[in-house]
Amino acid sequence: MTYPKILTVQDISCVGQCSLTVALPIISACGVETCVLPSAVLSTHTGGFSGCTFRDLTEDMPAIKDHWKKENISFQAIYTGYLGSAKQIEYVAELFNEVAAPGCLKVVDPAMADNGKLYTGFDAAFVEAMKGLCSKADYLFPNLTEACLLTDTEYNPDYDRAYIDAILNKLTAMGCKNVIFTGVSYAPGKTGVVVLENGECSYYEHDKLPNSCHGTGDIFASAFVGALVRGKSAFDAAKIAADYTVECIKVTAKMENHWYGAAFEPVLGKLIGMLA
Ligand code: PXL
Repeated sequence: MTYPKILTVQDISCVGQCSLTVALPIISACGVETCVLPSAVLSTHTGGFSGCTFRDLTEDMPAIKDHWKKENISFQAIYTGYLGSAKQIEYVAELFNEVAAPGCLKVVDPAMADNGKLYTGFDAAFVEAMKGLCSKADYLFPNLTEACLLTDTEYNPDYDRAYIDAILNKLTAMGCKNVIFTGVSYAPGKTGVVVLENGECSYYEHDKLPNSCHGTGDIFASAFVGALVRGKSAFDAAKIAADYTVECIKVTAKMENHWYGAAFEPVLGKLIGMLA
């Protein structure tokens, strides 16, 4: 039996239901061995809390990689999320070259921006470095803001299909093989995911919920990666991940004062069921 092992590289936000505290349980629940490389440790995420601590782990990354090489450890997939600095992007590119098993899926979530704005702490130099990493991605997960930044496109939340198609063309011209474009809405009250896989474009639409939660990009990407590594097509993985994320948002909406993230835990059973 082949038992795939994946590596995910992103921060640990100790409180806040995002990045590694989301990726590790969700991908594990998908039945996939999940190895981690924490890029930084923060007391909370940066989306709504103020004054969080930030321990940068950039300088630990090369030694961790070198030890894995010495132990002949390699990964069937490498999934990167929130990275703390441009230097880390360089080290992730080294991981892609040095600890990828043959056929390794390189999945990049350029987690750096939303709603037309960069997250706190990122700048134009980081965006430039991220462009280089995205060009190596087998699967890229941008939201609209990130896709615009990566392709030097003016951010326009009032878009049409031609605008999205033009961005997709620019992303593939950069070298991204497959693109999972999240949060794309073509009709009022609806939103969805555009999946560009092997040059073919498809769209999975679902209802747009009135509430939104921080960290849903990480929930979606983690469920997608788990489903993909379990052998689903990109479209089926996107459908499972979108349905799961919607369930998480619905559960969270019923909770009082749960503003900092989406409660993905109560619906992990449903995700496992979707993969059965
Ligand atoms: O969910 C993306 C994310 C991950 N990690 C940290 C963040 C954010 C978004 O704000 O602040 C530390």
